[in-house]
Amino acid sequence: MSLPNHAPIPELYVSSESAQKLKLTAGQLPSWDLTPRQICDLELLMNGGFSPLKGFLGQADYDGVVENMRLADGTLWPMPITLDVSEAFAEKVEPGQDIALRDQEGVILAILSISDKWIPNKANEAEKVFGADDVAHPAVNYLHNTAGKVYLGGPVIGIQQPVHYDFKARRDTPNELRALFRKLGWRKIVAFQTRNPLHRAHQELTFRAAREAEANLLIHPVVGMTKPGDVDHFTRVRCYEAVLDKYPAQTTALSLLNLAMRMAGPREAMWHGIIRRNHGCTHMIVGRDHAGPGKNSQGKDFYDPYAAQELFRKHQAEIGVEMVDFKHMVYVQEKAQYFPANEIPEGSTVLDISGTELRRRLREGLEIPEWFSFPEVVNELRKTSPARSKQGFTVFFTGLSGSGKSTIANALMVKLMEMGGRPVTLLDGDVVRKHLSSELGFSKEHRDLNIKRIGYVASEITKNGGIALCAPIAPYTATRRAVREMVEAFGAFVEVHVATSLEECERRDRKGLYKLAREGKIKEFTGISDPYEAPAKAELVVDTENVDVDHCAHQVLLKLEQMGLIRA
Ligand code: PPS
Repeated sequence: MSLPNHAPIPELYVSSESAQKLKLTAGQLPSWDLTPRQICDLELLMNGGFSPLKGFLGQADYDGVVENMRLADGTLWPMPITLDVSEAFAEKVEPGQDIALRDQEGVILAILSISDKWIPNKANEAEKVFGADDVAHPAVNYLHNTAGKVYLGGPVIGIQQPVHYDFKARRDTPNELRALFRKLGWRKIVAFQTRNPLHRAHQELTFRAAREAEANLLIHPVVGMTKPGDVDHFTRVRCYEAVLDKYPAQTTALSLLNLAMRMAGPREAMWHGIIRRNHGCTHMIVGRDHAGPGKNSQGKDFYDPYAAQELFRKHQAEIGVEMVDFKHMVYVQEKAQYFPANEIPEGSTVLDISGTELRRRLREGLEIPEWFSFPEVVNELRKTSPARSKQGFTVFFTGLSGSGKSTIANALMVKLMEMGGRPVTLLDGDVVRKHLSSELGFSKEHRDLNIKRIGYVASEITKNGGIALCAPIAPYTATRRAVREMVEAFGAFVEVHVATSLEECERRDRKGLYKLAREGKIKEFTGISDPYEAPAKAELVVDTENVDVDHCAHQVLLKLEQMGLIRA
C-alpha cells in the first residue's frame, strides 16, 4: 500500500475573481434548480471528493460504470453520478450548451457544459448497480419515482460551495482534511463511515481498528442523505461530539461528509473507499452488510452480508485505501469490558442490545444501560425521540371515493380530542381540495401534487408533536410511500386502508359521482376510469361493509394503542 499522499487534490473551482465574473454571465444561461441529492453530488464533485470525476457522467462513462464499474478510460468508479432532469427542461437544452446549476434558493453554484443528453435505461441501471429492479431498495425507488427521465452529462466549473449553516466548523473539504493530517503529522488514518449514532461498542471497535493498524482515526459520518427513517443528522452530530471526548487525546478527529448515500452495499463500499482516499485516508473500516438497504420486496437481504468486504478486498489496490475488518464487539459482564465476538473468554456472560431493541427502548421510554451507551448520547437520543406516546404521528386513510375514509377519520378525530393531550388536525380529501389544492384536477400529476401537499402538511404537524389525520383517495403506491418517508422522518405513519369494495362504493354512491363516471360525464374517476393501487403493507385494513363507523374508528384506536402512540 502506498504511503499517504497529503498533496492537494484537484478541485473544480475557479478563482474567486473568475467566479464573480462567471456568476454574472451565468445569470443569462438556462438554469437547473438542483435537487437535494444533486447538491450533495455537486459539492463532492467540486471539492475533489469524487476525484477523478470532472463533472456529471457523460453517456460513455455512464455505460461503463453501470456495466463494469469503470469509466470509459478504464478507471475504477462504481457509482453513476448523473444529473437527472425533467423532460420539459431537457427539451430546452442541447449538447454544446452551458447551463447554470443553482441551489434551492436560486444561488448559482456551478456551470455545466453539456456534452451528453440521453434517456437512460433505468431498469438496467437498477439491476446492474443496485442488484435488482425492486423499489423496496431506496435508491431504486428514487431512480424510478423521484429522479427525472433524462440525464445530462458534462464537465462542471465550480463557482461556489453549497452553503451550510449547520456545524460549519465540523465540515472539511478533502484538501482541508489533507492539510490537517499534514499539520498533525498523521501518516496513517483509518476512516470510519457511519450513518448511525455511536455507542460504546462502536467506540471500542473503531479505536481497536486504529490501534491495530497503528493509525489515527477519522470519524467520518454522512450528513448529506442517508436511509429514509435514520436518526436526523443534527442529533447524530451532537452524539458524535459527545463520543469524540471518549477517545484518548490526539488520536481521533471528527469531520462531516455531505454525501448522498445510495445504500448500494458492495459498490457503495468501494465508492466510500475512493471518497476516503480523496480525503487523505489510508484505511477504511468495512463492516458486515456495509451500506445495506435492508430487505427486498420478498423479505430477503439485497446483498450477501460479506459481499461488500469481498468486492472491496478485490479492488483494494485500485481504490487506494486498505480495508480494515469491522469487529463485532460485545460486552462481557464478568470482565466489565468489551471483547470482539470471536475472542470472548469461555463461560462468560455476553450482553448485547440490537438496533431494533434500542429503538424499542427509546420508543417506550425504557432504561438504556450505561454499559451499552454513553449517558450524553442517550440524553440526545431521548430529546429527539421522546416516548412514542409523546410524539406526533400521522394516520393516513386511503381508499376509494365513498369508501368511508372521511367518516371514520371524523369519528377518530372526536375520540382523540376527547382523550386530549395533543392537537388533532383533519386533512380530509374534500377539505384539502378546497383550501390547499383548489386549482388541481384529477390527472396523475395533479393527484400526486395534491397528496404530496397533504404529506408535507402532515409531516410538519407530526414534527411539531401534533396528530394529523389524512383522508384522501391517494390511489398510487409510490406517492403514498413518498408521504410515508416525509412523515417518518419525524414520527409514526399509520396507513389505514379503508377497503370497501368498488361494488359497495358504487352501490352507496353517496355523491352520485359513480353514476356520472359510468356515463363518462366525469373523466379519470378512481376505480372506474383511473386505477386504485391497493396498499400491500398497510398498518391496518378496515372493512366497512356491515360494520358501523364507531367500530371502525375503534379499531384504529386499538392499533394506535398497540403501536404505543396513545395510552388508553
Ligand atoms: S386524490 O386522488 O387522492 O387526489 O383525490 P382526493 O383529493 O381524495 O379527492 C377525491 C374527492 O374528489 C371527488 N372527485 C373525484 N374522485 C376521484 N376521481 C375523480 N375523477 C374525481 N372527481 C371528483 C370525490 O368526491 C372524492 O371524494 P371522496 O371523499 O373520496 O368521496
